[in-house]
Amino acid sequence: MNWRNGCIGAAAVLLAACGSDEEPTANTSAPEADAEETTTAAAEPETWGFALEEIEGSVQYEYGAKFAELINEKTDGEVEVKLYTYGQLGGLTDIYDQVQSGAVQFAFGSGFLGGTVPESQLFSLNFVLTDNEKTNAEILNAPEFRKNEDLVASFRERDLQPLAIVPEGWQVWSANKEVRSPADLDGLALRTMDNRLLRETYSAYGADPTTMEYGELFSGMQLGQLDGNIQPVFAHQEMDFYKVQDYLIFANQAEFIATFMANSPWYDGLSQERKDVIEEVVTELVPYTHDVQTRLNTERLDIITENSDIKLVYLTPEERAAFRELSLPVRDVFSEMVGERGTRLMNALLEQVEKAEAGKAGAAKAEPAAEQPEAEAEEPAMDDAA
Ligand code: 6CS
Repeated sequence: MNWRNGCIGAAAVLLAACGSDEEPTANTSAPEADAEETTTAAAEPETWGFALEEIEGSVQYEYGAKFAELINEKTDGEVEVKLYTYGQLGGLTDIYDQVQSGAVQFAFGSGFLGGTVPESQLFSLNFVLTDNEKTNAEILNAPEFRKNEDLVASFRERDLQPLAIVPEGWQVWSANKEVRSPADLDGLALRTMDNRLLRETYSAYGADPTTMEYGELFSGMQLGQLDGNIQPVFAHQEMDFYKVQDYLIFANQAEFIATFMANSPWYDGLSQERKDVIEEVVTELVPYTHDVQTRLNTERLDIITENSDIKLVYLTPEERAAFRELSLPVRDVFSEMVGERGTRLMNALLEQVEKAEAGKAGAAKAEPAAEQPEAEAEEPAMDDAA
């Protein structure tokens, strides 16, 4: 899709207008059935609404499409999942409001979710995960973390049930100048998603963090209101952002991470059978989505380089280390913002990461030749600084 042709520089309000005029039906599992004759209503499948923060062709869309297919298959056609892409239900926070109220049953929530679930800003922390994307997807979705009672409680307190943690690839900086050190970011109006943790992180790096809705970014950069942006590669391409930037800078400081979540009162009312199907599907989607995101990000980087003369910058381990050092005090800001429960959660994640690193080091010692999975080995060297 050419996003700009559809919704050029649109504000959230306009985004709603250029999406579909279909509205999700509040708190119902079978909205279409309500209007039907009772004789035909019995044959109607249940419909579950699922709001995405991204457009067609994105990682979230691929996740949603596969989720819909598997749910339909595993419920013998009794359930259909209807996807609402970014813009159809308004802006990002509108999506969260709708899943909290039960107007849709499922949604993705990433950086902007920090205003609704402050603990979710954990996924915005820099230099916390390992350098291996597959390992990160596994750590985040292992029951030890995904079902961690502090994680679940922080979402449930806001009428949300976290179901899966979905990494969508490395967050890559774009700018109109080469960035290799914090000094290069000095005073740069760098767009961050709307959460305090990201603002604190990029202030610590020396930038001037600026918040703007996703759908406004292209014109924000084109008009010079923004000097830079932070997105996974696929989004730099599909939203045309790369066309108004000169450099893409790979620091592997963090992945773009979204939480797949349900409205919790609705989820609690599901039969155990339905809950089991959802659990089966989100588990199957962990390796599936890792493959999808690595493929999309690789293919889109090819498109970007074929269609522009944008320069690619890969930070060295020494260059990364300078950013990492500045990011460490932001962990204390996270603790201060979310209190004891969130701090326990951060420590639980750090512990899982440490365990995975120790396991990797042990395996490398035992069998030096088998240390790197193929996909990761192809990427430019970015030694672990986490
Ligand atoms: O930067 C943003 O606001 C958006 N970026 C992506 C890749 N997904 C959704 C998010 O809101």
